[in-house]
Amino acid sequence: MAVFEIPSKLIEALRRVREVAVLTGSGISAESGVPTFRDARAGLWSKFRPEDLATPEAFQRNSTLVWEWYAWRRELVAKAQPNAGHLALVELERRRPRFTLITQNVDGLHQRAGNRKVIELHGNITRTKCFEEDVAVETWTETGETPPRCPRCGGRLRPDVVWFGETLSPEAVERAVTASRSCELFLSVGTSTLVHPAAALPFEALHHGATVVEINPDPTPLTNHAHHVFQGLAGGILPELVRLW
Ligand code: BV8
Repeated sequence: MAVFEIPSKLIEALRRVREVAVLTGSGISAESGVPTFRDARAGLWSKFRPEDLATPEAFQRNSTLVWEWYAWRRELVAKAQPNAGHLALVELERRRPRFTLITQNVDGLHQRAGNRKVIELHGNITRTKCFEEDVAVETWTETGETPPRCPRCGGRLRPDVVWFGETLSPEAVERAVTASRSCELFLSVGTSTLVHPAAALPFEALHHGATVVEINPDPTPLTNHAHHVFQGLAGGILPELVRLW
């Protein structure tokens, strides 16, 4: 168990605050065996940069390759279980009714852990939609062709995630910004804080007077601005924070 000090000032703040917002990135799923976004290049995928696969242009250029990459990631996610970090956020939601969990992750592990109020800024890898119609597709005929075809229009199917260069759901962004601006405490967990507009949320909280806490083994653009920084793993730090909460 990593030994880390939780300042009494933070413990007091944890106990006083009523409204909490949390932003998570792929780092919180790393201890569940889901490679972080920057590391989602094991084996076959090591020669590709995720930013070069997670775009509509990449899909137009080579939809089979992009579909296979997501099929590989879907398999990893299906085998993964929520870890102690995910479960700590379920306990936190139970204790703080005014709690908003904003995730950049597409793995659905927060919902599988038991969180109910989850804003999925970047979609969900387990959902599929038609690339042409941009409408959800639940079932289709497997013909061996990849990507499979839309049963309605015959267009190519794609994962229901937000690619680089695509706009996020305005409703999701609106809810995430509102929560970031109104919370008294903002936890930023397991994100490199590089991808916008998600990366701006901790700063929205900061500028609106919230106490901002970062949990990440590595420094990020937020590190020098956060009130409290825990350079360590979410699976060890989050349960300890919530235990003292
Ligand atoms: C948009 C889904 C309008 C797909 C993803 C403003 C400024 C600069 C650039 C832009 C901007 N506005 C828009 C852009 C362009 C772009 C962008 O931000 N580019 C970046 C690279 C500079 N943004 C967009 O295109 C967005 N669309 O804004 O539309 C527009 C469009 C164009 C131009 C202007 C406006 C869409 C962004 C969404 C992209 N889709 N995911 C998929 O997953 O396949 S993003 C993807 O990367 C992930 O979902 C994740 O959100 C994101 C970042 O990854 P992280 O989660 O942070 O993971 P990462 O690997 O980077 O880091 C993991 C962290 O965890 C590390 O820090 C590590 O230290 C830590 N860690 C590891 N283990 C642990 C841990 N922490 C704790 N515990 C551990 N155990």
